[in-house]
Amino acid sequence: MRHFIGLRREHRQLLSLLPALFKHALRRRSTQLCRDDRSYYITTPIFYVNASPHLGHLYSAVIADCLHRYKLLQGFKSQFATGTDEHGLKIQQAAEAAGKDPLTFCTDVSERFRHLFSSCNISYTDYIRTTQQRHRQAVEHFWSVLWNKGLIYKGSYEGWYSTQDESFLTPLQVSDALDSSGKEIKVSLESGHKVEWMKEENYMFRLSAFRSQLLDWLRGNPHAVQPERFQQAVLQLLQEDLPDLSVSRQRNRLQWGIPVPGDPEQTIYVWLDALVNYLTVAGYPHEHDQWWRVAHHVIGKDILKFHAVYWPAFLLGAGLPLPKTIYVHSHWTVEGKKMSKSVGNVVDPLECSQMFTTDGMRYFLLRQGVPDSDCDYTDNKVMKLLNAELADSLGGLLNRCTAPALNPAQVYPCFCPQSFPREQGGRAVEEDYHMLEAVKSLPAVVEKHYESMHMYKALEAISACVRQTNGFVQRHTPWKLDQRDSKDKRWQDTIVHVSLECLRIYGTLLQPIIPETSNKLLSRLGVQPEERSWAALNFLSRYQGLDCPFEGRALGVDSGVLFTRLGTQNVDKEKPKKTKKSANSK
Ligand code: ME8
Repeated sequence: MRHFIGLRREHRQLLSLLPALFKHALRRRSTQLCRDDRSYYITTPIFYVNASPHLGHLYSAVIADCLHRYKLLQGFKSQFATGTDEHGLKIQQAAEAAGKDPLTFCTDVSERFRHLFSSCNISYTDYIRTTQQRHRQAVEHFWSVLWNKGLIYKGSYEGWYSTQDESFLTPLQVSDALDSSGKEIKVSLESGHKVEWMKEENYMFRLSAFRSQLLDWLRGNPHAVQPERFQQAVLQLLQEDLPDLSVSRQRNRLQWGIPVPGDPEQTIYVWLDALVNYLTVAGYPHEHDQWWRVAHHVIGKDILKFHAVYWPAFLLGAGLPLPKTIYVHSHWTVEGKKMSKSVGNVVDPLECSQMFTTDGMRYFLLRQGVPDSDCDYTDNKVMKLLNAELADSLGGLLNRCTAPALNPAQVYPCFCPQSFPREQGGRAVEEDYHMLEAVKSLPAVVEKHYESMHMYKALEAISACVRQTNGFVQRHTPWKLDQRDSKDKRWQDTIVHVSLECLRIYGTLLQPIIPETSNKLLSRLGVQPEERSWAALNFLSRYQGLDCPFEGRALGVDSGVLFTRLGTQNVDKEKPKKTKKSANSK
């Protein structure tokens, strides 16, 4: 009996513990969900190493870097991959032409990309090269999965091939043209690159079997490919013929690549090899789910078909989730022309970032780059934009509000609710209230545009607010107020407080775009590193009747002009070094 009673007590204890255990299990599950939901994985294309990096490559990297930094500021765990695509006929031929063994050649050029990205503050967390062993293992495994599912079969391919694009084309995708010596050739309608007829025994992938699944994916996920016009372009592509795809080349034609598992006479097609890089970085073939479930790709419009048709078909075939978003951007032209080695107008991004500073180039690319349509590059445009928006408007505002004449105590001054009450009646005028509204809603506006890769719209909105804040200061000319008069002094402090609060918001929101300049700005305002996240934005809390942690705090050290004005000397100084003709393009 005693024994029984003991047991019952134990049961009772256990029962009383159940809600807590249950709660604990729920909490664990929800933190797990929470943690997973707040993971983010962003990639750039991996770039061919047949030539040096150019402006377009930096553009893709800057977009991805911006998204990565933005997600980190939002408290996400983010992984950001970039790297180089080193196999294939095009690289094999480039190495031969350079008289180097392919791996040495690839290492040299890959290092140039890495150097460019480090110089431009591209904060990648992984730099992948397709010649790495971890990647080879991933590709071999991926191939075996497709093979075991019966999705790859031995066949023969006869048709057009463009080595420049490493792409197979149907007769409808090629047209007649003349080469530089006047000889008749065939070219790809899309890229204009020369194509050749080839006939080979190859392994084929059953691409044709995936048309309806691809259509379902796109129809069920209207934002899978962004901007919308590119989603429409993919839907259009899927209306056309979708023949099976050759996924290998004969080894005697292409030695520089990963051999087909079990058939050393064949080399895996470079695009299949290259696309798998995104999985390799996620950890495939080992544990990869955490990152792969939250994958987003940034690509240029030239490789849309590979990413939005071939890649999802391969993934569907392998039973893996599809990328969350494929962000597509358009191209940079130079003085209205396509960048090309033969025209000699290839823009060297490293040279540009030396001329205009790293942040200057990042700002220009993201402020002027419109994903939906091609954009034109000129040195003059860069200079004008940076002088107007970074040096004069943003830099000028900071300078005015922190100048010792206006702010002799060098502090974040106090806000006076009587001078700027929530209802009119103080010294603030209607336009000032409009400005507060605009800045208050700015984070949400910027967030929406960052999320859809429309950085130029986010920057347009920030720039408009900076103009409004400059207008606010100009309207009230605080330097004319009498500091000995207590009412005037309170109003003057309020004007400066509001302006510094605006600057704090701009500095925080601009971190993903211009990290160095934002850091300089926020440091000057005395904003600590842990106070720079999205969650810490809280614009003008004193106006809401809440405490403001910055009020009365000493400003940070004055480390000089925020962004130095550029003059023609910046461009001219660098001109002799400019070797646009010698910078290679693909
Ligand atoms: O296609 N403007 O590599 P790639 C803007 N290795 N962006 C441009 C551009 C321009 N004028 N030119 C190039 C390849 N880009 C493959 C990718 S991914 C699994 C394999 C950018 O060196 C843009 O992102 O030719 C474009 O998609 C990419 O560089 C092509 O780089």
